[in-house]
Amino acid sequence: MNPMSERSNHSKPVSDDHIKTRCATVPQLSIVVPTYKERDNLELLTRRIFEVVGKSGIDAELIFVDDNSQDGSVELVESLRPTYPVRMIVRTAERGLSTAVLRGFSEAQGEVFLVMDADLSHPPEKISELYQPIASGESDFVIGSRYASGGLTQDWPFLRKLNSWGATLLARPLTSASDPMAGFFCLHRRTWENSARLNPLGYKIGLELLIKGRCRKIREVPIVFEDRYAGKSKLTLKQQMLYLVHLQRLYFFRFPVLSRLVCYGLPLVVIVGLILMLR
Ligand SMILES: Nc1nc2c(ncn2[C@@H]2O[C@H](COP(=O)(O)OP(=O)(O)OP(=O)(O)O)[C@@H](O)[C@H]2O)c(=O)[nH]1
Ligand SMILES: [Mg+2]
Repeated sequence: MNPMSERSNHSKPVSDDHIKTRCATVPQLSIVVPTYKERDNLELLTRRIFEVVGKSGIDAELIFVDDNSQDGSVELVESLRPTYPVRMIVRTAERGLSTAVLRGFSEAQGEVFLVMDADLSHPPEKISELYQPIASGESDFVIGSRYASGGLTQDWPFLRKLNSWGATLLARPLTSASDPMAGFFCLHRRTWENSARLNPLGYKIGLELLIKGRCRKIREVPIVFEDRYAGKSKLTLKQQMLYLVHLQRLYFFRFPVLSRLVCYGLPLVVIVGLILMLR
């Protein structure tokens, strides 16, 4: 498939007038957090986020996109609304981290989008460092990276490290970023608007945006990735399998000819070779 035929169909071109009107009345930064059964993390996360953006002079809104957790998250966010510019969108018909993030983008008001997890593994204190290069136009995509020099994962068992290392290695031909699997990233609204048609599976919406947004100027900000503060992980084996299918789609997008040759041509050559040998 011709990549150009996959141009965006998820948003209309935005006129300058529209941008001017929005800038006069809306936040600079929209922070989108997908949530599923994260109630015990939400208050601390919100407080830390607004402490940081307040100190940095960034006008931000916080959008939680929850998949009907029914654990008191909605009530908790309601109680925070008088103090902070925060809201929770509850989806009942759909489930999944990546589509939740895209739903958040479609409801966001800001010119810059930042995505992070709810469980405080991603340090809110780094938000300004992720935001500034996008706001200034210096970068297309900024990643809060565990693997850039100075970055760290804390308290990970050997198997989880191995798993993450293997998954990162598989994505290596797609991008030069050291941590393309990160869930802590920042991009301009127009990168999303101008990206090819997004069709994510599983967890790795950041990688999808990086590739289909054709981001060139990538910056990585080292972070210390801490173990989740409260609640349980939702990262299952199924998510890891979905990642492999997602990766295949991205290879077909990024290297359409080569991927088809490897996927269809190679088995054909082997079959023809076998037939010739057996004759
Ligand atoms: N809306 C929505 N959010 C989800 C879903 N699955 C996970 N999330 C959220 O996505 C973020 C990342 O999920 P985690 O379970 O923390 O995954 P992880 O960080 O890879 O795993 P841990 O380090 O063990 O926590 C969290 O904020 C989750 O609540 C989902 O199906 N829908
Ligand atoms: Mg987590």
